[in-house]
Amino acid sequence: MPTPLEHWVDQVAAHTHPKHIQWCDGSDTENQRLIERMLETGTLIELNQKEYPACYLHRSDPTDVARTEHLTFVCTVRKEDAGPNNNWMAPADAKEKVGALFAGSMKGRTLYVVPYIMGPVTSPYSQIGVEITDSPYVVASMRIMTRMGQAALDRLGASDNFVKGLHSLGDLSPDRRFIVHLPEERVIWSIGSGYGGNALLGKKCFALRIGSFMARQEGWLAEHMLILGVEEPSGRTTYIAAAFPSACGKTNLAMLVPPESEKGYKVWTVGEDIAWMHTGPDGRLWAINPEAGFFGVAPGTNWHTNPNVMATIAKNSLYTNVALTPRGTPYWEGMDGGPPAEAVDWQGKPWTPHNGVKAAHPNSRFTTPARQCPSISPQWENPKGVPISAILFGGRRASLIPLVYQSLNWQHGVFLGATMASETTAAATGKVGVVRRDPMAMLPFCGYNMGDYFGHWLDMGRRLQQAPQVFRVNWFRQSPEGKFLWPGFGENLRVLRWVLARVHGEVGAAETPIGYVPHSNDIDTSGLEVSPAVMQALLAVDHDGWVEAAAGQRKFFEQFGEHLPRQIWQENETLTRRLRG
Ligand code: GTP
Ligand code: SPV
Ligand code: MN
Repeated sequence: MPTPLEHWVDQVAAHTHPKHIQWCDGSDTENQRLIERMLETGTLIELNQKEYPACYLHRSDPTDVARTEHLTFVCTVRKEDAGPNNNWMAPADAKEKVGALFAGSMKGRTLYVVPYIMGPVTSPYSQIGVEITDSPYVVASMRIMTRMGQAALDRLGASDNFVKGLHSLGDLSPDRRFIVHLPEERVIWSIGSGYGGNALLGKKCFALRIGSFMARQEGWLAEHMLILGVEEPSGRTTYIAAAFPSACGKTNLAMLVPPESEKGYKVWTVGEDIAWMHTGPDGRLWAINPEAGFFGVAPGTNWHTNPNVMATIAKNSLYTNVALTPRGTPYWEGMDGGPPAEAVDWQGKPWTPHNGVKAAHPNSRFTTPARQCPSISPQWENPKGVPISAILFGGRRASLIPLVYQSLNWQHGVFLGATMASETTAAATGKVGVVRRDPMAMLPFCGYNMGDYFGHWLDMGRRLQQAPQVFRVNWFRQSPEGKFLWPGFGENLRVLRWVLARVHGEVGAAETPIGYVPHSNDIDTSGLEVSPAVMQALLAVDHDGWVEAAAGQRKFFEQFGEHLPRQIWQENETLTRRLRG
């Protein structure tokens, strides 16, 4: 009798017609062979192995450089279960339309069977997925991003309890590109893209879209959040989870290096993109990082902004769509030392600083093993996870949103997450810099109706005996001249210190219509070029701006109709009343 996995592989092979089938065990030998083959075909370019051992460059198709949200679908049986936040097709239509594109799509190629675990190998909170793909780059990436290979097969055995992800590069045409999810069947089909969240199906497709759907059924949370621990000079460590939209600072915050002025503090990285959180036996919220690697934004990354990640990506890493220097080293905008005199840009064309175009794509990325990170937490593979004391919601907002403020309680905290909006970035195709609503940084990733999702968050609060404190943060507030008012990066620790002090009941706050805002001298600015006037601007609550925001929020909430919990609607009414009062 074939196992459910073998049966599925047979079915897929009969439909996609690969030349070979390769079951991946995740071993070094297997990886070495795969890389050699990719170097031969030009899928990978070897970087300077002295400076960057076991590091390679990959250039994706120029029309395939970011997630494509308009081609991403959540296919529930009932349309309203996908909600206004998702594109929808009926499951049968999706299978017919997208299934047709898979017919013969692997002709002449190798079909790789990639079994993987999301989460620490022995954690009861971990889940198994299998990705079938015809892209060796995806295989090599999945080996970094997940616990891939034999460990997953061993844990799976003959069970059918795994998420089925089918991926093919197809012809890479955006016209024949689809990323479809059938959460009720725990199935993902992705065709026509080899890039990031479109193709590494364990990440956004499974760990967030299918994951959030499972989490609601089973009573946990799958979130677009980093997880970090702050160790204070006293030795006390407090864990924080933080949701920021794509390219809004999760990786950077997760690996924060305390500046000279904050000696004695230490930030430990547990995760930098996704958190799975369960109610523990003690009634607290416990988080695991389902991933094993980082798929991080390259531009802007340097030894000043994120030294931990710079150290991490020095070996065993893949670089995608960065530029290449004559020395065979990677280059991107914002790297230390400035631009080289000449380079080859992300599309393989000759480049000089005078070209007037960017050498690296704005969404160029590195794929690197988490265990190499100097700040990786000793708890990062703890099967129980880490207990979360605070949740931060942060967007990229030039105005209105203060540097930091705290919710009045869990329900109000859910409201703060639900009303988040952020300027769009290069992480997804489309216009950059447009403010859009992005509740909990999950707009592109929530695998069901977002109104029900808010309800699930409220339910979680009822289940928790000791719910985390909830905060909004914004590192990106600007002056009228368009300069960031807050230095950000390592200095964000000063804000985290206020968060910790609030969590542990060690500092007061001003109660305002939007929540608890710090007294301006409660955030330590010693040694910073942040004047008291700037600090006041950073913490200002602009009444007229908030009245307008509340009206916009009301409009946003209206689209969820019956699915919107009454409490969320009431929070907005209460906010409006407080602002008038
Ligand atoms: P995804 O991987 O897309 O989910 O992104 P992310 O949320 O992990 O964002 P990341 O940390 O990679 O940062 C994205 C961009 O924001 C980079 O160019 C950073 O340099 C910049 N950035 C991060 N933190 C700060 C900050 O505190 N202040 C400012 N001004 N920029 C920041
Ligand atoms: C994001 O866009 O939030 C990412 C990159 O982390 S991707 O994996 O492409 O989704
Ligand atoms: Mn992300």
